[in-house]
Amino acid sequence: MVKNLLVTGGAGFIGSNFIHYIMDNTDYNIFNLDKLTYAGNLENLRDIEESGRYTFIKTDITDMSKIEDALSELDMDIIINFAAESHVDRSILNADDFIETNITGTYNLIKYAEANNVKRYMQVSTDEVYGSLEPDEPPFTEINPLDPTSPYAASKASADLIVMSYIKTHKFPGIITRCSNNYGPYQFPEKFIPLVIYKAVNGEKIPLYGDGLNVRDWIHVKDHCRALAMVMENGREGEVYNIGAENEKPNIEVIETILDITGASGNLIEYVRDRKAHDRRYAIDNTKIREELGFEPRMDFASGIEDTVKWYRDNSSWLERCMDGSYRKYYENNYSGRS
Ligand code: NAD
Ligand code: TDX
Repeated sequence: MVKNLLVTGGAGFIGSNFIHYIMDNTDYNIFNLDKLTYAGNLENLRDIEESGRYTFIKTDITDMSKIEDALSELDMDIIINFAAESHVDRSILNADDFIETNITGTYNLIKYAEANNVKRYMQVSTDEVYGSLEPDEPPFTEINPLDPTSPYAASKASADLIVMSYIKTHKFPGIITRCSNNYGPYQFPEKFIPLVIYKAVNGEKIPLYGDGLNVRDWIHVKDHCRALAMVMENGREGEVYNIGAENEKPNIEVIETILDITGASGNLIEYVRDRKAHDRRYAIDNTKIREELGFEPRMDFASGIEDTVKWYRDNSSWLERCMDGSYRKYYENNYSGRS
């Protein structure tokens, strides 16, 4: 029997890459349930929208009755929950939607999964739930305590704890994955790498927060999606799996690499006021997923970032549409004059 897979948030960055991966590598039927916030974009899935294996359902996961109505005629074998408010800076300005979508939304999906005997529930979480590392601390393992800093990270940690409580209390068939910073095609250009590419290519100032030495551990989104599929197929129920590619870089180095590739001038870099409570360093220990499931990242950063710059250049109209209208107004209102 072909499995039915419910992907929530499938019109966003990682969700749409994951749907492409599943279309190409399995025979699953995919149901993409997404509210289409500013970050959701059906253009990302245009090439598969006619496929008989793919169905889009516009629904908000914060509304239980809408979830039930939307799925009433369907039987889901697996749920993978990408749907979230995902940008730290927005959560600092106003966390309302983060609490609703990331916490209440997750709880609703758990209730749906419980009531409908879904066989596997995957919660796509983040390394930010572990908080910040000092330069000399070892990378996060799955047993690090949760110590989130931003409202975004706290909402994701809350969701993880609710999933975990259902696993413990109800033998809920949940698995949590915690991945490091993703980069690649279809990422909304409020996030660092596509924002820097956009600004470098267009000769605009590139805002670098604080001293530019905050460290992120970058993984190509395709490696993340492959890891998620491995966990979905062979991961153990009730477990947490960290996902990362052992690729720590200070932000200034990422900008310099993009400037090199695009040929843009270093004068574009503008040191601006720091993000509030800006986590200094993230780093993922991926030993568990390597040893248990045989995961190996395939994309090294040098070629991954070159491919990514090329993708955004080849898809400049996609990028312009994201940058257009309401987003640019939001960006100018909140981030111009940050210095
Ligand atoms: P994104 O912001 O690009 O996409 C989020 C998607 O969720 C959008 O399609 C949006 O329309 C949808 N959505 C938002 N609220 C919804 C609601 N109430 N109901 C239904 N759909 C809703 O996010 P992303 O970067 O693709 O991240 C996906 C998941 O992966 C998130 O849970 C995030 O926490 C996690 N994650 C992201 C990263 C990263 O580097 N981007 C790293 C680790 C984990
Ligand atoms: O304009 C910028 N200038 C800048 O210096 C932006 C947007 C970011 N930064 C810095 C802040 C961070 O140190 O770059 C780094 C990366 O910033 P973001 O892209 O906002 O990512 P981050 O805050 O690390 O969170 C990301 O990774 C984990 C995702 O947005 C989350 O969804 C994911 O959970």
